[in-house]
Amino acid sequence: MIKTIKFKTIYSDEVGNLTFLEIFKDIAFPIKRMYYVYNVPKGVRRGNHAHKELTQILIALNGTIRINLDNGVEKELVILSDPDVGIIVEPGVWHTMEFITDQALLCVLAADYYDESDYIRSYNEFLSYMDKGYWKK
Ligand code: T46
Repeated sequence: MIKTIKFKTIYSDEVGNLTFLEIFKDIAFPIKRMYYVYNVPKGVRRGNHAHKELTQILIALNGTIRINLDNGVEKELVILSDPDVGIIVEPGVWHTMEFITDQALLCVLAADYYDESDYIRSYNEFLSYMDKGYWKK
């Protein structure tokens, strides 16, 4: 379920690192929206939802963030703490983000514009979408 992307990076001990990502080379979809979540007190858990159609890439640009993923069948956990690594969160995956360190900065690259009707914010509703085969290809 976890799909990790390692972004191209120019590393330098002398002047620091530079990470870059290019649409259709490193990312399969055009980014229509970027947002970031920050100033989150240590230990706070956000998310608790799934998306019906939206695909996103999550990157911890600073600090450590624990991501819990649940596709209704299996659960997986990933720790994000490297700015040169992202994970793809596909539609139909219930996810939470737990901010482990102070000053953690979560950056999200989204394939579409904000649309509250794309959110499933009730876990029981998520399971019923699963049962109806909503995400089966
Ligand atoms: C997600 C995880 C990783 C907007 O008005 N525009 C936006 O682009 C976004 C992302 C949110 N909002 C509003 C909706 C809520 O009233 O901002 C408020 C906080 O959103 P939410 O509670 O959904 O935030 P998180 O951190 O739980 O979830 C966010 C994204 O909303 C979500 O799509 O997958 O980050």
